[in-house]
Amino acid sequence: MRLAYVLCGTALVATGFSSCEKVEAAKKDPEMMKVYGETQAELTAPPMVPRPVGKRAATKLVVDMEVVEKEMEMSDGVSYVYWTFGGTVPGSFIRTRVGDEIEFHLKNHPDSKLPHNIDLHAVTGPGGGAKSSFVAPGHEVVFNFKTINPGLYVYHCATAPVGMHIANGMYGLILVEPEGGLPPVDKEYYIMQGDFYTKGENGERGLQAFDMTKAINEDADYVVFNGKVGALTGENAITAKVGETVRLFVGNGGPNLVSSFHVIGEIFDKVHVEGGDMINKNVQTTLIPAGGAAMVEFRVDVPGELVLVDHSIFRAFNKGALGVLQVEGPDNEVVFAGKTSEGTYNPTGVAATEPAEAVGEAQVSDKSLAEKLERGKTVYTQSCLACHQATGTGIPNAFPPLAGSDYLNADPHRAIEVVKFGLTGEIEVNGEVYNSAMPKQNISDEDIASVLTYIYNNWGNNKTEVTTEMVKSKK
Ligand code: HEC
Ligand SMILES: [Cu+2]
Repeated sequence: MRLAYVLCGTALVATGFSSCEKVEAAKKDPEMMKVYGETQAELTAPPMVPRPVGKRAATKLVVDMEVVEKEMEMSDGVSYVYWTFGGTVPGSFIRTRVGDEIEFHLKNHPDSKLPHNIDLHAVTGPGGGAKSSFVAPGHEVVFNFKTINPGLYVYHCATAPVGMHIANGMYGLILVEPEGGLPPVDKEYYIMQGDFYTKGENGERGLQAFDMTKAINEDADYVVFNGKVGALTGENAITAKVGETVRLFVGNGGPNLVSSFHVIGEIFDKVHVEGGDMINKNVQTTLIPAGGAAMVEFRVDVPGELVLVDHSIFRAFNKGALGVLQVEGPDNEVVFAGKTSEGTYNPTGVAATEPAEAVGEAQVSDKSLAEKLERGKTVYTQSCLACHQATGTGIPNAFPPLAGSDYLNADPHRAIEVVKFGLTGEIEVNGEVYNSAMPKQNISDEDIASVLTYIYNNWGNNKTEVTTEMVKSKK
């Protein structure tokens, strides 16, 4: 191979002519690329992705994809009949390289009620393969195409009514890697946003049917990553270690909503804008169109919880578009030192200002109960109200109640830890299960004592008084 290049180079200099250029051009033109051997494509369920193609040559790649209609969980106590590619929402991840010849087998499970097909945005040809792949229940079709443009592409069902098939979960991603593969990274994950429309409102229990009117009005009940509320939180959170590089393959199935994809506490070092070749750097939020995708890459420098959201923020905190990347490893105080001091701020100058005291070294002088209640109310309004609501009622299926909470009243030490360190995973509060994420609250130990005392002394709770000492002892 190297020899051929050298010879070509020499010939070029000697003759100044271009027969070698033609040979080289043909090698680079994906349409002309020869394929070597036959390979069975590895397909993966989200959030995992198949192994990188690396340096492998173009091949004949056989993809076996099965359409399955099945009931799965949308949220706690809420289920939905999803239509899927490969049994998951989004469908199985397909990883190819430029020049591959794909032999696509689409099988529709005999138990399916409807015919389906697939439109792959990576296909150059009518309907992205939709017509050629139309398949009735209990049938299998085979169609072939060559991948000629590298990039990250959405695929989806395009059977009428198209919107309904997509709304029921029929979408996924196909990656076409460039010659030589994408640059290696430490971790790769597959995430896809989708909006869902149910007869019942968000959180209404039981098996929920698709609501066509809401879908037409683009009035989503759920906006989620990977098909359900909590697919990427608690024990389903994706993970990385400090110092690792992470690549997220992010798609948006829609059917309707555009995603303002953002990771709280991280900056994308690189974004392959819209999944193509253009790389933007140092990006805070990237727009992912419905039926589009992006590859985002970043190095994780500090430990903690990075929260993945659609920054159309009510979707994140009220409709489910929230996931967690849990980063483990040593602190890096250069990059993030955390809170280093706090003092009073008094612009009127009436009261004397108090010197800022370093957190950690501060001496423990506790406020009176009345002072705590007053300060606690302010802290609650600033830091907790947005999620737990003004009178601690919470929001069903999203934020647990603090009013009359058995979880809270059972153990003040545990409650302190929740506020100080955050909480993810399944908990039960007053008989209802919550499986979400409460971010660590960056407030001083003194304020944690005040806000918890305020909560314990209101809304039917057990009047515990939390001291700064108790909060300090939690490390
Ligand atoms: C961004 C939203 C959000 C904010 C802000 C927030 N919480 Fe939470 N909180 C949650 C979620 C979600 C859970 C449940 C976590 C889980 O499912 O693992 C929770 C759980 C709790 C619990 C335990 C469960 C219960 O109901 O007793 C306590 C106590 C609590 N939060 C207190 C607070 C306090 C105090 C503040 C303010 C200092 C606060 N939270 C701010 C979202 C939030
Ligand atoms: Cu379909």
